[in-house]
Amino acid sequence: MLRIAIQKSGRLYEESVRLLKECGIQVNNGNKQLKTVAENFPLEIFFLRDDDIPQYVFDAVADVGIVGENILLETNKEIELVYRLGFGKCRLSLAVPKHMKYDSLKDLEGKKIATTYVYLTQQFLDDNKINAEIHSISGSVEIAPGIGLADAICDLVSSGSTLFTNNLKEVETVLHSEAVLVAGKGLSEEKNHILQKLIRRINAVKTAKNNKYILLNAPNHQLKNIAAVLPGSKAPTIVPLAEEGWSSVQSVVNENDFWEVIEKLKELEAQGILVVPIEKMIM
Ligand code: PRT
Ligand code: ZN
Repeated sequence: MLRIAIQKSGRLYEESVRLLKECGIQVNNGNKQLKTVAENFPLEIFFLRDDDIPQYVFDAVADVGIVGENILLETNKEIELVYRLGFGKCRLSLAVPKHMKYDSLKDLEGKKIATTYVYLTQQFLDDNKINAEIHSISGSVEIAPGIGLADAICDLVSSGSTLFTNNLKEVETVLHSEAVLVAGKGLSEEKNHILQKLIRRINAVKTAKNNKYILLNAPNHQLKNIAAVLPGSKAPTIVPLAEEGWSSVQSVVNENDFWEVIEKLKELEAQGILVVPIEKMIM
């Protein structure tokens, strides 16, 4: 049995549970228990505060965990980042009052910076050879400059609206973060085997999300050109249509190339283009 720690409630909770479900793992957390056992996969799930997850994994109370990279790096525990999960994206940034003159990091020399990310902020200032006083606070960091507690802050930002409503401007990015799967060092062979199985399933889910299944009709004289635009996993599937001189083409398109590919297909006389989401993709 592999024990995984995920956030009990908060920004990563829903996506963490959804990911497990998409991996075909039934998580029953109806009563908000602190732990539960998956019904159809050798996984025990612990629901914890995100800040505690690296410690629990380090202490081998849990074998693996899902946590923000920001927390992983701030707690600085010797555990391994095994997979970037692509959700919970944010950045840790320095921000100053909107009207403060700011040209470079030098403007923070000797200033007071409020943050909950003391370790990462200090490291960033050291790396940039800036001397500033770090004021550790546990929450509502964004109000610190407004109440005279600090000259600047270092906090997580996603849309930027919290900074905006508090009359702050983002001036430096300390770190880009997303949810990550972490694992303790020295997992047993059995646990490692389950972890690899979990990672394979996560991979299938992620790859599927990054790809779309595409079906279209094309005149036969364009098939070669269309195949060149649509490499698919190996080569597109081509099936003749009842109408003479036409074929149906099926393939997979990467999300990143999607619109470009569609435009090229239109130029190549493709018709009736259908794009379908893929649930799982096993490479
Ligand atoms: O109770 P527990 O301790 O488990 O949760 P928590 O309240 O400490 O954390 P939570 O649920 O707020 O965040 C969990 C994780 O989500 C963080 O560690 C990040 O990895 C990730 N994440 C992604 C964020 C944000 N985006 C985010 N925007 N965490 C916090 N914020 C906050 C930020 O601190 C600021 O107050 O949202 C505000 C800024 O948002 P914008 O959109 O206005 O810029
Ligand atoms: Zn927390």
